[in-house]
Amino acid sequence: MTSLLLSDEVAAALAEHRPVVALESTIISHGLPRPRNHEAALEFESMLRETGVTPATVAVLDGAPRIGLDTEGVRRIADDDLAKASVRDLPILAARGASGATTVAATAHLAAMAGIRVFATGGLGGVHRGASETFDESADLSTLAVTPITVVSAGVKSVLDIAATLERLETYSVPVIGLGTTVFPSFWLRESAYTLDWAVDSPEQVADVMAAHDALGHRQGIVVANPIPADQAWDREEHDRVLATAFAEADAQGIRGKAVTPFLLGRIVELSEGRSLEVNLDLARNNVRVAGRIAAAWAARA
Ligand code: PSU
Ligand code: MN
Repeated sequence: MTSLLLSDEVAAALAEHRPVVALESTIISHGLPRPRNHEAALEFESMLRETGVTPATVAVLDGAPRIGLDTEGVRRIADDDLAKASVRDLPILAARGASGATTVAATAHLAAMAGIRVFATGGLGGVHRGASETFDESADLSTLAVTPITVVSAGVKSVLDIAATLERLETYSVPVIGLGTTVFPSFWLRESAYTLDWAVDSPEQVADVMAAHDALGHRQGIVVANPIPADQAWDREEHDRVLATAFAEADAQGIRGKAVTPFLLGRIVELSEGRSLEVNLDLARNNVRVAGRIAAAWAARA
């Protein structure tokens, strides 16, 4: 039956207790436009390798959950029209021999199964606006409640309900730690209206929390909220104006339900003439860099 397929590079790094960082494929397949998505996937991997960290990009290809992709695998997540796969889709893809790009939830699940403890993404999924009516809440949250992995993200996009997302993470007993800040970031911006109880100053301190988490028998994930560097953040005025316009258009055009987020994200890139996309890439690179340092600090403890 289906088992995980680790690349040689990832298998060797895990066996030798060297640092490994998981990377998701939905951000490549569905979160970034072609051909920038392919460049980004390769860049995230080479950034890690250059600092002695092994990248483990996760996807399901022809039914096999893969932890670490070869050149052709990276090309496929960027160029092929892959299904977006969350945790519940994994057994179906596996049984049918089908392929899918893994969300934060599915990537976390598979990477943790492989023994990987650190994962870099762009923005975490969360509770959608209007969720009290629609129940639309990402399985990223419920998966982190039961999956021991540290996810580095630039917070969540302000198109989501940030307050409800943070409440849900509290309910699930998932620690949320700000890196160098107690203000929860909102993806393109360093700040949101919400504060965190805890901040740490360094990747080593994140590794300390991970060790204490394990010692306490906790099996949840940990969210590291890593704000984009100030000189790379999106201009707040343009951010506010573009989001307001995109929301108004969605409303006027009667866009509802699961169509809302893709509509908003597409319009945000268009209305900002691509500026939001550059910020998106910068924050993702920043998360990859920080995740690499956390993985190195974690490996140094073993
Ligand atoms: N947030 C982003 N970009 C993304 C995603 C989230 O800023 O590409 C993707 C991630 O893969 C995340 C998923 O896990 O969307 C959440 O989707 P859903 O709400 O359908 O669970
Ligand atoms: Mn949803």
